[in-house]
Amino acid sequence: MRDLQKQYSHLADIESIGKSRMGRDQLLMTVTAKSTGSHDAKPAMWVDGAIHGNEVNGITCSLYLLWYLLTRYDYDPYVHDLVNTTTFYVLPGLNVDANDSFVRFPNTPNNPRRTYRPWDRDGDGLYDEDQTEDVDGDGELSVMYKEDPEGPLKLSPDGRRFIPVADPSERVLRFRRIGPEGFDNDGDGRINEDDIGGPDPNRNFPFGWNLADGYPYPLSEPETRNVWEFQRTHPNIFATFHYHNTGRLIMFQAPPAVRTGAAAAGIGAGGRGQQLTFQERLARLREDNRYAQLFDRQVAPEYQHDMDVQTRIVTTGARLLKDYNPVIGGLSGQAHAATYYMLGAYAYLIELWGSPVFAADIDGDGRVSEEELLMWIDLELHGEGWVTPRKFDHPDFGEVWIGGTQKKHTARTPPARYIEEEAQKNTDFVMYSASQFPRIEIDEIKVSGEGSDLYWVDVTVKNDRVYPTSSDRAVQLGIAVQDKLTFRSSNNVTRVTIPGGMTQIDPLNPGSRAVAPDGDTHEFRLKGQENLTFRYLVRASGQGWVEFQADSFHGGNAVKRAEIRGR
Ligand SMILES: [Ca+2]
Ligand SMILES: [Ca+2]
Ligand SMILES: [Ca+2]
Ligand SMILES: [Ca+2]
Ligand SMILES: [Zn+2]
Repeated sequence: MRDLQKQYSHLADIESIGKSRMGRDQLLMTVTAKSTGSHDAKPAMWVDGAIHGNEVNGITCSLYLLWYLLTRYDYDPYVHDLVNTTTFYVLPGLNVDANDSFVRFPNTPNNPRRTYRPWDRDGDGLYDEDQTEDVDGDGELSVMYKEDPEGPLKLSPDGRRFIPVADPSERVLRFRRIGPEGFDNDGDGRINEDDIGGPDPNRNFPFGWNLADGYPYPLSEPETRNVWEFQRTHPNIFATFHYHNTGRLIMFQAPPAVRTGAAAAGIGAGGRGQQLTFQERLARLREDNRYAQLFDRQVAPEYQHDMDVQTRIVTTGARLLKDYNPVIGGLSGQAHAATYYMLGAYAYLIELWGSPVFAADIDGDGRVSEEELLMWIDLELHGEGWVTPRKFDHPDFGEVWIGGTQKKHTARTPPARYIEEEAQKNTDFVMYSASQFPRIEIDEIKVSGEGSDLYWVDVTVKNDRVYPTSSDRAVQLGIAVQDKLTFRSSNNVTRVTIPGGMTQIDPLNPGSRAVAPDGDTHEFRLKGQENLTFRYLVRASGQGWVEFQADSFHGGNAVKRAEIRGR
């Protein structure tokens, strides 16, 4: 990050948004072309990675996005335009204490996940007193087994896995599972019963917060509070991406449901009185586009546009990410619940990577068995990625066997050879979303004589992007900034006051309808891919002009002038 910032200081800044519990900086990089305006004057994309400490491929994807934007700005017109018009706020590692531990120390693929708030998980009055350890010092945190004549497990024929004893009469060396590698640090007879970590940081945000998961109170963790304070004070943030693993999901934040399930399924649909089920409608859409998406959620009319917009964005996301499935995200203290429901920003949680089903499921039953997984590790990872069981003398348990698991970096995070492909397609999706941020334009100014010195002036304002200039949610929260159209004219052209509201020049032609503003400035809201035409009546004595200026908080500005050849 620091090297990139130094090399591209005209496009990038680094700041610390605050300190973690253990005193590490949460480093945020801001990317936008400084020559085209300051970062807070442009619509912004927020991206964070690894709020769950172990989910470090979110860091990789965030860094890849930064690298891609900065190194291609000079020669890639798509990136050039994005970086000129958009701000990217990227926090590669959110849970920096746990991120650091995951990378530098032996861990399972699942730990450490939470923030480092001291926590007495077993209620013995001591905090984090019995953590996991790499008992045999091989750099991996695997699983311990003990030989036991009554045990339910045996070694697989290849000696790499512990598998159930199917035939009780089988005469074979038997084992029982002890648990993840570790010592009984406090001598209470249990191992690893109070590992590091407090609340789940992705249940610690204020929207839908609950005590059990988000303990002890909303934004109690410095890591989540610093993020929220930054987002709250940057109202230019228009959309947010949050990288997690695992399972190849595009979890997007959808508006509140009016109803779901069977009741919503038959609505709209077939034509000619035909009612299609939800599955039939989806199947019909997928005849034309196999990435088509449809969600079984009916929303209130004032939220329909958000639902439509999100469906369109994640449909393209599914196409870009190929084997990812879009699903509606949860509402219990997650970061993306808060950004949509409290800030009105469109929000996406990406569950990166997952089981290598496409490559490894050779019998085609849709899942990867342990045998198939090992074959994949042997063939595609050349054997790297598995801890083969071996004996070790444990100070608390005597002779144990340790192993029979995937290595840390080949399970929830992609093995090295797949990292770039994963980061590349996720960067494509973030950039696609940013490319669809609203942009207000003045399309056409049409002047038509009404007889004598009067002229109708029709001005069409448009937004050809998928996103509206403000979300339905922002409108409902009362925080949406209205778009504004301002009328100006030369001295010899004056606006004639007519009643505001809908006008229709030709009573027989509904296409001649347009909204007449009742003042020099008019406020409105442009939805995604929408044109709006506004009509003014002017009086012109001789040659003159009218000029319109469109201003949108998220959609930028536009000015256009038209000549009037008055008599
Ligand atoms: Ca304890
Ligand atoms: Ca080990
Ligand atoms: Ca213990
Ligand atoms: Ca299979
Ligand atoms: Zn996660």
